[in-house]
Amino acid sequence: MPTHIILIGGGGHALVVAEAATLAGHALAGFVDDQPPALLERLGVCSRLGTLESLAQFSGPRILCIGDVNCRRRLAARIDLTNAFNVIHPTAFVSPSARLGKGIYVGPNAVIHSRASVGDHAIINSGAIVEHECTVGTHCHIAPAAALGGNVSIGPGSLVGLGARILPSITIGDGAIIGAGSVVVEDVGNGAKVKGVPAR
Ligand code: JB2
Repeated sequence: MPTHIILIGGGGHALVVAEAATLAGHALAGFVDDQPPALLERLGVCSRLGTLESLAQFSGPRILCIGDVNCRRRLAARIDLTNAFNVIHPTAFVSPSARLGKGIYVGPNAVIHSRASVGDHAIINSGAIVEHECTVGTHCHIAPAAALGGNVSIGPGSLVGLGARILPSITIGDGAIIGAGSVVVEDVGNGAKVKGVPAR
């Protein structure tokens, strides 16, 4: 029996999570969103179950499908995610020694390598690489094609932008933003925003 998953959010990120879930052999129960008509409904991917508040009526597995890190963090504090479910695209590689929390999305061709750990409600997006022994905090978004070298640590609620590179053993603080295409060669503090090559 496939698992019937409730998607939280109905926009672009929900669309890719829905497709990955289906390819992974799960079924979609539907989505919740405060702002109809959402993209998922317009495209006929699945139907809207109700508002975010209505989620309380359902007990099934669910996943936060909103790309914005701060929004995911806010919602995770407000809604019941005890039953959060991981959606892993079938073409992703997740090492058997990696540790995953719950409610995580791992996109196509993403890699989570040996003994890496990924916190609850994080996004490891299309083609992103999380090398061996990295730690990715809760609610982080590692954007498409971003790469973390071995032993990198990313604090909770941080965004690593499209195609950014983080050199091995670098520590990025909580709530940091790393601009798209950056190359990070030194540690980044809590709440810092850096960009460029090298990132400053
Ligand atoms: O507080 C909120 C909120 N609550 C519910 N803020 C925002 N921004 N969105 C909220 N939502 C719901 O999340 C909206 O009603 C909508 O259904 C969805 C956001 O959809 P949108 O298509 O704008 O963004 P997304 O989060 O699905 O996708 C973004 O992030 C992805 C990682 C886009 O930037 C994508 O291009 C990106 N790939």
